[in-house]
Amino acid sequence: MRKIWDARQLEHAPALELHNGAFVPHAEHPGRAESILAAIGETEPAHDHGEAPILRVHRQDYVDFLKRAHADWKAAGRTGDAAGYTWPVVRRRPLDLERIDARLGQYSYDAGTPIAEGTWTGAYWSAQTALTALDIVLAGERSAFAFCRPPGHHAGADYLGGYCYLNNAAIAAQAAIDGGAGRIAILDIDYHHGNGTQDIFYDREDVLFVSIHADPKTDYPFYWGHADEAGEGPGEGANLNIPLARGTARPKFQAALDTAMDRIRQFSPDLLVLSFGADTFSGDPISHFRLETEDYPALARSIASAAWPTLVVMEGGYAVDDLGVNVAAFLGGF
Ligand code: OKP
Ligand code: ZN
Repeated sequence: MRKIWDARQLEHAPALELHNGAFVPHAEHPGRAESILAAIGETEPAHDHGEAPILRVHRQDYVDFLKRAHADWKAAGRTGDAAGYTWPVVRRRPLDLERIDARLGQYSYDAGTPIAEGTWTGAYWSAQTALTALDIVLAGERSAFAFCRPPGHHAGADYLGGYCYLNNAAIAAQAAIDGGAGRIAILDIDYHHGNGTQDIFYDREDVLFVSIHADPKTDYPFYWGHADEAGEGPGEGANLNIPLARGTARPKFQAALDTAMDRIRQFSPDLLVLSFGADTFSGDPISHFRLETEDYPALARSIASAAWPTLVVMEGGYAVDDLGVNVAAFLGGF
């Protein structure tokens, strides 16, 4: 499987995140990339597809905000990474506010996703990595791996959150449709619910979103990912959430995957976009499933057995010492 990665993705290097009431070193750090690169072998750099495919998913005002935010932060006399502290939870609407703190609140939903100096560059090239890997699949190869970092599945059309800024999987799915694909399935097997991806396609019948994740009653992102979220309008029925309890190991995960695959088979997609997180690993420091390294090839094989053209997009995974080995195990199985 060809693998895409762009070194400019390393320019995103946030220092700290607010975690359980304290600022701690950010879990989504460039060391994740070193672990994965050491394990997966040769990669190819991204081609620049420009901003147009990003703007098919994200609002122009949000992209403008992301590009400017860190400079605005510095212009306000601040040091370190930009992060919000006030959020408009009631009647959120597109206000054109000037003050950086107001803009940070307007365009984010959590305090764990700071904007560092290189965040726009890193997120931009992460999205270009997804688009470049998509080109390989659209050209006829069975699969390709987009080693996206920062991840994307929590980012919505006009908000960041959950370590995510641009929704790489959604940008690739929309680009595939714009390139002539009829029906796309997105299967998200990161530990956390992909609330941004769900939100972007919630009213769409041409994109099926299926997610297996920790029950949001106990785990981030809490407010989305519940089993009764089924889509709306024309998208009613094109969203399937399969929440699982903390402690889930291979047998229950595999059963959930079988349910997910049945639903995708019914939908009969032209292309599968797989949001793959390795934070389902037993040793993950912020997650609570119990998959082991040897489980990943088997799970990958059961997804690959359906034979849909597949773009694998990297999402989370924070057990840095085992991360690369787990990702390589999954890709090898696929
Ligand atoms: C991103 B991905 C505060 C707790 C918030 C956010 C988890 C984001 C996971 N530090 N945790 O889905 O792997
Ligand atoms: Zn995750």
